[in-house]
Amino acid sequence: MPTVDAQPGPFTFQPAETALLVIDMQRDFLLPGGFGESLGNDVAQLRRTIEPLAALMAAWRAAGLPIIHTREGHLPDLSDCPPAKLRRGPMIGQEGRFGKILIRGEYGHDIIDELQPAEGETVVDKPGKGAFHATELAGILDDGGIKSLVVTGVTTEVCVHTTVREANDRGYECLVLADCVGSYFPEFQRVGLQMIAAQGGIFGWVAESPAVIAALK
Ligand code: C5J
Repeated sequence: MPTVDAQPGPFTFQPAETALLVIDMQRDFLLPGGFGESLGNDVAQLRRTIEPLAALMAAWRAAGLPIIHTREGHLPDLSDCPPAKLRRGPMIGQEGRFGKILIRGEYGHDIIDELQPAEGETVVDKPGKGAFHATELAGILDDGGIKSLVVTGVTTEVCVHTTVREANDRGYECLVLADCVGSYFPEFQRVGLQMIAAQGGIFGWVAESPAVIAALK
């Protein structure tokens, strides 16, 4: 079985039972001039993940393994957006530079050009931060016999953490790739990764993508 040098120790996975999860690599979060930047964030902190993630996705596809993409967003009438979320995110549904912010079907809601899903890959639309809440993800993983997840995407301390914490509770072994996850806040990135692997891997493992690519060969 492939083994990856990771924190807090080696991560071993059965390729046939492992999916690559790519969380919310959406234009609204990553494009200069988009929603994320309009909130005062430095999108370069997220954009540094694009190149390593593209290389990882290419290697993952070459190995014939499944990739699942997620997108955070809402129906145009916002009926799936809890009022509490909207109160703290009043820009959701408003017109932005790339269409209505975080609304399904809008240009900004979709995945960036560099990491577009390939034909046949699954895209899970989620209204929350976690990828399990109000989505079909659990069934997709069950149907595919998936037991381990290699987790990438943005943002480290929000949607990546929420998803990995729940995946861990649901019994999945999660490897988070430090160079393929990003936060607008460097200190959250650093501490967010430390939190995952702390205490003997309290809810997962952390490694770098070249180690996974090497393990796939
Ligand atoms: C946020 C996300 N940060 N994908 N979304 O609102 O992490």
